[in-house]
Amino acid sequence: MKKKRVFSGVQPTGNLHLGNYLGAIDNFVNLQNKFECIYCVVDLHAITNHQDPKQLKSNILETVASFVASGLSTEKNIIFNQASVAAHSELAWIFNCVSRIGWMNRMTQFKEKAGSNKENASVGLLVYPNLMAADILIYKATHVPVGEDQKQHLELTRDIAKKFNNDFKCKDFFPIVEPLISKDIPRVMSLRNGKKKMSKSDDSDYSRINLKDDKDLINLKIKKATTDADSIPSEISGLKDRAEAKNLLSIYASINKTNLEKVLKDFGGKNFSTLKSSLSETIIEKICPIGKEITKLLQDEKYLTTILKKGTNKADLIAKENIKEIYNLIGLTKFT
Ligand code: AQP
Repeated sequence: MKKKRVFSGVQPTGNLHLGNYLGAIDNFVNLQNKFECIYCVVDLHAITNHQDPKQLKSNILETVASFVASGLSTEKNIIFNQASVAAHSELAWIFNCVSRIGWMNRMTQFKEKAGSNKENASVGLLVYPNLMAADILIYKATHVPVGEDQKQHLELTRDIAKKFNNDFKCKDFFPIVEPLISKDIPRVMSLRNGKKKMSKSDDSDYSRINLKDDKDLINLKIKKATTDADSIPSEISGLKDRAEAKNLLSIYASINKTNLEKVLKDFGGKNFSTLKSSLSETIIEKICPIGKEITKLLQDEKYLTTILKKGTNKADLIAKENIKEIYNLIGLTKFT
Protein backbone atom coordinates (compact mmCIF):
# COMPACT_ATOMS: atom_id res chain seq x y z
CA MET A 1 0.00 0.00 0.00
CA LYS A 2 1.27 3.49 -0.92
CA LYS A 3 2.27 5.60 2.06
CA LYS A 4 -0.07 8.47 2.83
CA ARG A 5 1.58 11.82 2.20
CA VAL A 6 0.78 15.02 4.08
CA PHE A 7 1.48 18.53 2.79
CA SER A 8 1.06 21.75 4.74
CA GLY A 9 2.52 25.23 4.73
CA VAL A 10 3.01 28.32 6.86
CA GLN A 11 3.48 31.83 5.49
CA PRO A 12 6.62 33.70 6.57
CA THR A 13 4.67 36.89 7.17
CA GLY A 14 5.95 37.59 10.68
CA ASN A 15 6.58 36.01 14.05
CA LEU A 16 4.62 32.83 14.58
CA HIS A 17 2.05 33.04 17.36
CA LEU A 18 0.02 30.84 19.67
CA GLY A 19 -2.70 30.47 16.98
CA ASN A 20 -0.20 29.10 14.47
CA TYR A 21 1.16 26.79 17.16
CA LEU A 22 -2.11 25.39 18.55
CA GLY A 23 -3.90 25.52 15.19
CA ALA A 24 -1.18 24.03 13.02
CA ILE A 25 2.36 23.30 14.19
CA ASP A 26 1.50 21.25 17.28
CA ASN A 27 -0.58 19.04 14.99
CA PHE A 28 2.27 18.84 12.42
CA VAL A 29 4.37 17.35 15.23
CA ASN A 30 1.74 14.61 15.83
CA LEU A 31 1.41 13.85 12.14
CA GLN A 32 5.15 13.33 11.61
CA ASN A 33 4.89 9.95 13.35
CA LYS A 34 2.00 8.69 11.24
CA PHE A 35 2.62 10.01 7.72
CA GLU A 36 5.31 11.03 5.27
CA CYS A 37 5.13 14.81 5.80
CA ILE A 38 6.17 17.76 3.68
CA TYR A 39 6.17 21.08 5.55
CA CYS A 40 6.73 24.15 3.46
CA VAL A 41 7.49 27.77 4.26
CA VAL A 42 5.14 29.28 1.69
CA ASP A 43 7.05 32.43 0.77
CA LEU A 44 5.34 32.78 -2.62
CA HIS A 45 1.99 32.99 -0.84
CA ALA A 46 3.41 35.63 1.49
CA ILE A 47 4.11 38.04 -1.39
CA THR A 48 0.44 38.20 -2.40
CA ASN A 49 0.64 41.13 0.03
CA HIS A 50 3.71 43.38 -0.14
CA GLN A 51 6.58 42.18 2.07
CA ASP A 52 9.74 44.05 2.91
CA PRO A 53 12.48 42.01 1.11
CA LYS A 54 14.94 42.03 4.04
CA GLN A 55 12.21 41.16 6.51
CA LEU A 56 10.90 38.38 4.28
CA LYS A 57 14.32 36.76 4.15
CA SER A 58 14.63 36.76 7.93
CA ASN A 59 11.01 35.62 8.40
CA ILE A 60 11.72 32.55 6.24
CA LEU A 61 14.57 31.52 8.54
CA GLU A 62 12.52 32.31 11.62
CA THR A 63 9.65 30.11 10.40
CA VAL A 64 12.07 27.20 9.92
CA ALA A 65 13.52 27.85 13.38
CA SER A 66 9.97 27.83 14.80
CA PHE A 67 9.23 24.49 13.11
CA VAL A 68 12.33 22.88 14.56
CA ALA A 69 11.97 24.47 18.01
CA SER A 70 8.37 23.20 18.18
CA GLY A 71 9.54 19.63 17.64
CA LEU A 72 9.45 19.00 13.89
CA SER A 73 12.14 16.52 12.95
CA THR A 74 14.38 17.47 10.05
CA GLU A 75 15.04 13.77 9.49
CA LYS A 76 11.45 12.52 9.42
CA ASN A 77 10.00 15.44 7.43
CA ILE A 78 10.82 17.38 4.30
CA ILE A 79 11.18 21.01 5.41
CA PHE A 80 11.88 23.60 2.71
CA ASN A 81 10.70 26.89 1.23
CA GLN A 82 8.36 27.14 -1.72
CA ALA A 83 10.50 29.50 -3.84
CA SER A 84 13.30 26.91 -3.90
CA VAL A 85 11.24 24.44 -5.91
CA ALA A 86 10.31 25.99 -9.26
CA ALA A 87 7.67 23.35 -10.03
CA HIS A 88 5.25 25.01 -7.55
CA SER A 89 5.08 28.09 -9.79
CA GLU A 90 5.01 26.04 -12.98
CA LEU A 91 2.07 23.95 -11.83
CA ALA A 92 0.31 27.02 -10.41
CA TRP A 93 0.32 28.55 -13.91
CA ILE A 94 -1.09 25.35 -15.37
CA PHE A 95 -3.80 25.38 -12.69
CA ASN A 96 -4.56 29.02 -13.52
CA CYS A 97 -5.56 27.62 -16.90
CA VAL A 98 -7.53 24.65 -15.47
CA SER A 99 -9.34 26.50 -12.70
CA ARG A 100 -12.37 28.68 -13.59
CA ILE A 101 -12.90 32.37 -12.84
CA GLY A 102 -16.28 31.50 -11.30
CA TRP A 103 -14.52 29.19 -8.84
CA MET A 104 -12.13 31.97 -7.79
CA ASN A 105 -14.97 34.43 -7.35
CA ARG A 106 -16.57 32.15 -4.79
CA MET A 107 -13.52 32.04 -2.48
CA THR A 108 -14.51 33.70 0.78
CA GLN A 109 -10.92 34.19 2.00
CA PHE A 110 -10.21 36.49 -0.95
CA LYS A 111 -13.27 38.55 -0.07
CA GLU A 112 -12.14 38.75 3.58
CA LYS A 113 -8.51 39.56 2.81
CA ALA A 114 -9.19 42.00 -0.04
CA GLY A 115 -11.87 43.72 2.03
CA SER A 116 -13.70 46.62 0.48
CA ASN A 117 -10.76 47.51 -1.76
CA LYS A 118 -11.10 44.47 -4.07
CA GLU A 119 -10.07 46.31 -7.25
CA ASN A 120 -6.73 47.16 -5.68
CA ALA A 121 -5.88 43.66 -4.40
CA SER A 122 -3.13 41.77 -6.21
CA VAL A 123 -4.11 39.22 -8.85
CA GLY A 124 -1.89 36.87 -6.83
CA LEU A 125 -4.26 37.15 -3.86
CA LEU A 126 -7.16 36.16 -6.11
CA VAL A 127 -5.41 33.12 -7.61
CA TYR A 128 -3.72 32.16 -4.31
CA PRO A 129 -5.92 29.00 -4.06
CA ASN A 130 -4.55 27.76 -7.42
CA LEU A 131 -1.01 28.03 -6.06
CA MET A 132 -2.14 26.21 -2.93
CA ALA A 133 -3.56 23.41 -5.12
CA ALA A 134 -0.22 23.27 -6.95
CA ASP A 135 1.70 23.07 -3.63
CA ILE A 136 -0.30 20.02 -2.64
CA LEU A 137 -0.64 18.24 -5.98
CA ILE A 138 2.94 18.68 -7.18
CA TYR A 139 3.75 16.08 -4.49
CA LYS A 140 0.53 14.11 -5.10
CA ALA A 141 -0.12 14.59 -1.40
CA THR A 142 -3.06 12.54 -0.15
CA HIS A 143 -3.86 14.39 3.07
CA VAL A 144 -3.83 18.00 4.21
CA PRO A 145 -4.42 19.15 7.79
CA VAL A 146 -6.84 22.05 7.54
CA GLY A 147 -8.64 24.43 9.80
CA GLU A 148 -12.14 25.68 9.11
CA ASP A 149 -10.72 28.65 7.13
CA GLN A 150 -8.92 26.47 4.58
CA LYS A 151 -11.72 23.96 3.91
CA GLN A 152 -12.99 25.85 0.88
CA HIS A 153 -9.49 25.99 -0.67
CA LEU A 154 -9.08 22.26 -0.20
CA GLU A 155 -12.43 21.64 -1.87
CA LEU A 156 -11.11 23.71 -4.79
CA THR A 157 -7.93 21.57 -4.88
CA ARG A 158 -10.16 18.51 -5.25
CA ASP A 159 -12.12 20.18 -8.07
CA ILE A 160 -8.92 21.14 -9.90
CA ALA A 161 -7.53 17.58 -9.57
CA LYS A 162 -10.78 16.10 -10.91
CA LYS A 163 -10.94 18.55 -13.83
CA PHE A 164 -7.29 17.98 -14.75
CA ASN A 165 -7.67 14.17 -14.58
CA ASN A 166 -10.76 14.47 -16.75
CA ASP A 167 -9.49 17.08 -19.27
CA PHE A 168 -6.24 15.19 -19.90
CA LYS A 169 -7.81 11.73 -19.70
CA CYS A 170 -5.53 10.58 -16.93
CA LYS A 171 -7.91 9.06 -14.38
CA ASP A 172 -6.36 8.94 -10.89
CA PHE A 173 -3.25 10.95 -11.93
CA PHE A 174 -3.80 13.50 -9.22
CA PRO A 175 -5.16 12.07 -5.97
CA ILE A 176 -8.38 13.52 -4.58
CA VAL A 177 -6.85 14.89 -1.43
CA GLU A 178 -8.52 14.25 1.92
CA PRO A 179 -8.71 16.90 4.66
CA LEU A 180 -7.38 15.94 8.06
CA ILE A 181 -9.78 17.74 10.35
CA SER A 182 -9.46 17.41 14.07
CA LYS A 183 -12.27 18.80 16.19
CA ASP A 184 -9.76 19.40 18.97
CA ILE A 185 -7.84 21.96 16.93
CA PRO A 186 -9.00 25.42 17.96
CA ARG A 187 -9.34 28.62 16.02
CA VAL A 188 -7.48 30.92 18.36
CA MET A 189 -8.95 34.39 18.42
CA SER A 190 -7.37 37.79 19.06
CA LEU A 191 -6.82 38.63 22.73
CA ARG A 192 -8.36 42.04 22.06
CA ASN A 193 -11.36 41.02 19.95
CA GLY A 194 -12.85 37.54 20.26
CA LYS A 195 -14.48 37.78 16.83
CA LYS A 196 -11.18 38.27 14.94
CA LYS A 197 -8.65 35.47 14.61
CA MET A 198 -5.23 35.81 16.21
CA SER A 199 -3.05 36.92 13.33
CA LYS A 200 0.57 37.84 12.58
CA SER A 201 -0.51 40.91 10.65
CA ASP A 202 -2.76 42.39 13.35
CA ASP A 203 -1.46 45.89 14.12
CA SER A 204 -1.69 45.32 17.86
CA ASP A 205 1.00 43.09 19.37
CA TYR A 206 -1.31 42.76 22.39
CA SER A 207 -3.75 40.80 20.21
CA ARG A 208 -1.46 37.77 20.13
CA ILE A 209 1.10 35.72 22.05
CA ASN A 210 4.20 35.36 19.87
CA LEU A 211 6.24 32.20 20.28
CA LYS A 212 9.22 34.41 21.21
CA ASP A 213 7.43 36.44 23.89
CA ASP A 214 9.07 36.21 27.30
CA LYS A 215 7.43 35.39 30.62
CA ASP A 216 6.70 39.00 31.61
CA LEU A 217 5.19 39.89 28.26
CA ILE A 218 2.96 36.79 28.28
CA ASN A 219 1.76 37.66 31.79
CA LEU A 220 1.03 41.23 30.73
CA LYS A 221 -0.77 40.27 27.49
CA ILE A 222 -3.00 37.74 29.26
CA LYS A 223 -3.70 40.20 32.06
CA LYS A 224 -4.75 42.82 29.49
CA ALA A 225 -6.78 40.34 27.40
CA THR A 226 -10.38 41.47 26.93
CA THR A 227 -13.01 39.62 28.98
CA ASP A 228 -16.43 40.61 30.27
CA ALA A 229 -17.95 41.52 33.61
CA ASP A 230 -19.68 38.17 34.30
CA SER A 231 -18.05 35.24 36.08
CA ILE A 232 -17.07 32.03 34.28
CA PRO A 233 -20.07 29.76 33.57
CA SER A 234 -20.14 26.03 34.33
CA GLU A 235 -21.87 25.09 31.06
CA ILE A 236 -21.05 25.84 27.41
CA SER A 237 -24.48 27.47 26.99
CA GLY A 238 -23.27 30.18 29.40
CA LEU A 239 -20.68 31.28 26.80
CA LYS A 240 -23.26 32.42 24.24
CA ASP A 241 -22.32 35.87 22.86
CA ARG A 242 -19.18 35.90 25.04
CA ALA A 243 -16.51 35.47 22.34
CA GLU A 244 -13.58 36.75 24.44
CA ALA A 245 -14.44 34.53 27.44
CA LYS A 246 -14.84 31.51 25.17
CA ASN A 247 -11.50 32.25 23.51
CA LEU A 248 -9.47 32.30 26.74
CA LEU A 249 -11.17 29.15 28.02
CA SER A 250 -10.62 27.37 24.67
CA ILE A 251 -6.94 28.32 24.64
CA TYR A 252 -6.65 26.95 28.17
CA ALA A 253 -8.34 23.69 27.09
CA SER A 254 -6.21 23.32 23.99
CA ILE A 255 -2.86 23.99 25.63
CA ASN A 256 -3.71 21.57 28.44
CA LYS A 257 -4.95 19.00 25.90
CA THR A 258 -8.37 18.79 27.52
CA ASN A 259 -11.83 19.98 26.47
CA LEU A 260 -13.96 23.03 27.13
CA GLU A 261 -16.54 21.09 29.22
CA LYS A 262 -13.84 19.95 31.63
CA VAL A 263 -12.35 23.46 31.91
CA LEU A 264 -15.79 24.92 32.65
CA LYS A 265 -16.30 22.33 35.38
CA ASP A 266 -13.00 23.39 36.98
CA PHE A 267 -13.41 27.16 36.58
CA GLY A 268 -17.22 27.60 36.66
CA GLY A 269 -18.23 30.32 39.14
CA LYS A 270 -14.69 31.69 39.43
CA ASN A 271 -13.60 35.08 38.16
CA PHE A 272 -11.37 35.72 35.16
CA SER A 273 -8.32 36.73 37.18
CA THR A 274 -8.09 33.14 38.49
CA LEU A 275 -8.34 31.74 34.95
CA LYS A 276 -5.87 34.30 33.64
CA SER A 277 -3.16 33.44 36.15
CA SER A 278 -3.49 29.67 35.43
CA LEU A 279 -3.58 30.41 31.70
CA SER A 280 -0.42 32.54 31.84
CA GLU A 281 1.34 29.82 33.78
CA THR A 282 0.52 27.09 31.23
CA ILE A 283 1.35 29.27 28.24
CA ILE A 284 4.69 30.23 29.79
CA GLU A 285 5.47 26.59 30.55
CA LYS A 286 4.69 25.52 26.97
CA ILE A 287 5.78 28.50 24.87
CA CYS A 288 8.84 29.95 26.61
CA PRO A 289 11.11 26.91 26.03
CA ILE A 290 10.10 27.01 22.33
CA GLY A 291 10.82 30.76 22.16
CA LYS A 292 14.24 30.29 23.75
CA GLU A 293 15.05 27.53 21.28
CA ILE A 294 13.96 29.74 18.34
CA THR A 295 16.29 32.50 19.56
CA LYS A 296 19.14 30.01 19.87
CA LEU A 297 18.55 28.53 16.42
CA LEU A 298 18.41 31.98 14.83
CA GLN A 299 22.00 32.53 15.89
CA ASP A 300 23.04 29.67 13.62
CA GLU A 301 21.95 30.80 10.16
CA LYS A 302 24.13 28.19 8.51
CA TYR A 303 22.29 25.39 10.28
CA LEU A 304 18.92 26.77 9.22
CA THR A 305 19.95 27.17 5.59
CA THR A 306 21.35 23.63 5.61
CA ILE A 307 17.91 22.36 6.71
CA LEU A 308 16.31 24.26 3.84
CA LYS A 309 18.85 23.00 1.30
CA LYS A 310 18.45 19.40 2.41
CA GLY A 311 14.65 19.69 2.31
CA THR A 312 14.74 21.43 -1.06
CA ASN A 313 16.79 18.63 -2.61
CA LYS A 314 14.29 16.02 -1.46
CA ALA A 315 11.23 18.06 -2.46
CA ASP A 316 12.72 19.01 -5.85
CA LEU A 317 13.35 15.37 -6.70
CA ILE A 318 9.66 14.47 -6.30
CA ALA A 319 8.42 17.69 -7.89
CA LYS A 320 10.68 17.48 -10.97
CA GLU A 321 9.55 13.94 -11.73
CA ASN A 322 5.88 14.92 -11.42
CA ILE A 323 6.13 18.13 -13.45
CA LYS A 324 7.76 16.16 -16.27
CA GLU A 325 4.76 13.82 -16.38
CA ILE A 326 2.36 16.77 -16.15
CA TYR A 327 4.04 18.53 -19.11
CA ASN A 328 3.85 15.29 -21.08
CA LEU A 329 0.14 14.90 -20.38
CA ILE A 330 -0.54 18.48 -21.51
CA GLY A 331 1.71 18.28 -24.58
CA LEU A 332 4.31 20.76 -23.38
CA THR A 333 8.00 20.10 -24.01
CA LYS A 334 11.08 21.56 -22.36
CA PHE A 335 13.73 21.65 -25.08
CA THR A 336 16.73 21.59 -22.80
N1 AQP B 1 -5.62 32.18 14.92
C1 AQP B 1 -5.40 30.96 14.48
N2 AQP B 1 -5.98 29.90 15.08
C2 AQP B 1 -5.75 28.64 14.62
N3 AQP B 1 -4.95 28.36 13.57
C3 AQP B 1 -4.35 29.39 12.95
N4 AQP B 1 -3.52 29.46 11.90
C4 AQP B 1 -3.20 30.76 11.67
N5 AQP B 1 -3.81 31.55 12.55
C5 AQP B 1 -4.54 30.75 13.36
C6 AQP B 1 -3.05 28.30 11.16
O1 AQP B 1 -1.64 28.39 11.06
C7 AQP B 1 -1.23 27.84 9.81
C8 AQP B 1 -0.32 28.79 9.13
O2 AQP B 1 -1.03 29.94 8.81
P1 AQP B 1 -0.42 30.97 7.81
O3 AQP B 1 0.64 31.72 8.47
O4 AQP B 1 0.00 30.30 6.56
O5 AQP B 1 -1.61 31.91 7.37
P2 AQP B 1 -2.71 32.64 8.16
O6 AQP B 1 -3.80 31.68 8.49
O7 AQP B 1 -3.11 33.80 7.29
O8 AQP B 1 -1.99 33.12 9.49
P3 AQP B 1 -1.92 34.55 10.11
O9 AQP B 1 -1.16 34.47 11.35
O10 AQP B 1 -3.30 35.14 10.20
O11 AQP B 1 -1.05 35.33 9.08
P4 AQP B 1 -1.35 36.67 8.30
O12 AQP B 1 -1.61 37.70 9.36
O13 AQP B 1 -0.10 36.92 7.54
O14 AQP B 1 -2.55 36.42 7.41
C9 AQP B 1 -2.48 27.53 9.02
O15 AQP B 1 -2.76 26.14 9.08
C10 AQP B 1 -3.55 28.33 9.71
O16 AQP B 1 -4.84 27.73 9.59
